[in-house]
Amino acid sequence: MTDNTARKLAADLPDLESYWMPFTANRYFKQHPRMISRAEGMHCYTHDGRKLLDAVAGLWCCNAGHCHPKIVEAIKSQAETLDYAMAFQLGHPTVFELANRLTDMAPQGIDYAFFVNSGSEAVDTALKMALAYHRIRGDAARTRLIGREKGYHGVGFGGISVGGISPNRKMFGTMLPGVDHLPHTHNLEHNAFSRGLPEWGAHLADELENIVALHDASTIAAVIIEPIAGSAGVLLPPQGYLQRVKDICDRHGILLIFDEVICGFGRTGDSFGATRFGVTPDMMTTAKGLTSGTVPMGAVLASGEIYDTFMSGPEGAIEFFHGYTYSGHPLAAAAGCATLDVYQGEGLFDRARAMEDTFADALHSLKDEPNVIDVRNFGLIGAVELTPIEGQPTARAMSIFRECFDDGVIIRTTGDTLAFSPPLIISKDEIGIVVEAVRKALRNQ
Ligand code: PXG
Ligand code: PLP
Repeated sequence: MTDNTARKLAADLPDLESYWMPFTANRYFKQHPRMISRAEGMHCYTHDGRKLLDAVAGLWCCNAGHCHPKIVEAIKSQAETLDYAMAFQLGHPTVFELANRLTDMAPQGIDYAFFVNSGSEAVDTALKMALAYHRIRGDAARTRLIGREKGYHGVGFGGISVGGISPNRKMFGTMLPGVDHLPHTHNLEHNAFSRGLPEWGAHLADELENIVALHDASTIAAVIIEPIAGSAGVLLPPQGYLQRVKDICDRHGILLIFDEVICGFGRTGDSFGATRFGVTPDMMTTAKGLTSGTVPMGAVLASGEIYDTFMSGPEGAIEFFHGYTYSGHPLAAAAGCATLDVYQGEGLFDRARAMEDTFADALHSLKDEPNVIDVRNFGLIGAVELTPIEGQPTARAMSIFRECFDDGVIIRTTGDTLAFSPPLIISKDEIGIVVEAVRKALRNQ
């Protein structure tokens, strides 16, 4: 009997060996399994019955809370009615309804939705759309893609090429050619403990002018950035920065893609980062909160100008040689429609906005706790950055994660930053529970 089998029998779990887990220390996990077997509202329950407050909405995705009855019902009812319909050349009504509802929510001028199954697929799709758009317009030399340092755009080859997180890139060869990166905007010297958007740093957008000068605008297809970078530890755009990036893109005929996989669906206290910040890109990539994490789905939301350009060829010809078997899957589409109903019916985006100050006050109350070097917040996204333990990067944040977990609260870590992105239904009392668990763990260090 393997060690794992012994543990399985002891804990009434399946054998853990065969599953190769994503972004996980597999061997550590299999020695110390943390298994979630049920969830409801703000809480997850472990296989051995412990109740945990979920301060990260799964992985930034369960924005309506877990297992919302209306979303569950819609998925059940769709599964009984239509399991799957051929995604190419055939359609089904629910996905058209979802496209209409999404584009109604999106900023003016963003009028079309292309469905995919994840944020990574949304990013690769948007990059391909950008390249093909220029080519159709007769501007085929525009092939360069510009991302940003510390950016996270999923794990497809396109996404890691424009992404800026070294461990996600360095093992995987040369990636896409012709990619360049803007500098990131994270700077503790100028911006530590800012509340909301930092004042310093809008000028960093002007680096795009230098990149344009180097490569010439005529070779650049698109810039892709997250309005708020989530994965790298909640990096906020300095005031005025996003508008400045947009203005430079417009001046040079470069498409701007906002990666809204985390910022979308209420996270910023509005429909999207674009709507909250009042800056409209040419395309937006979305996923996660689109179905409140219930069924995998993503969407690229694109401007009418982009769609119309694709529609300029012969009638009856396929306009975009791209799509997935499960693009617009009926279960995902039903979950998406029900999720948007819940967001609207329960006013969850307004609720997130109304809770923003309470959330900020609670997080910033950790300012003077041991090893805290920054607190950042916007909407219902927050981060607490810690001094690393000498010679052991990430270890301090991981130990806080473990202690909070043992104390009944799920948080997220990246590097030595603790990240928070609770379901939009979180109450003031629950915010207090999260922050006090973190405070206790910090003091126990
Ligand atoms: N773009 C952005 C901005 C994201 O945050 C993706 C693309 C990729 O989405 P998929 O669905 O392919 O994972 C993401 C995903 C974390 C964490 O720990 C963040 C993400 C995913 C998993 C973990 O912060 N973001
Ligand atoms: N690999 C093979 C052999 C396939 O036949 C397909 C789809 O038909 C794929 C990959 C792509 O799968 P998906 O459309 O689910 O992304």
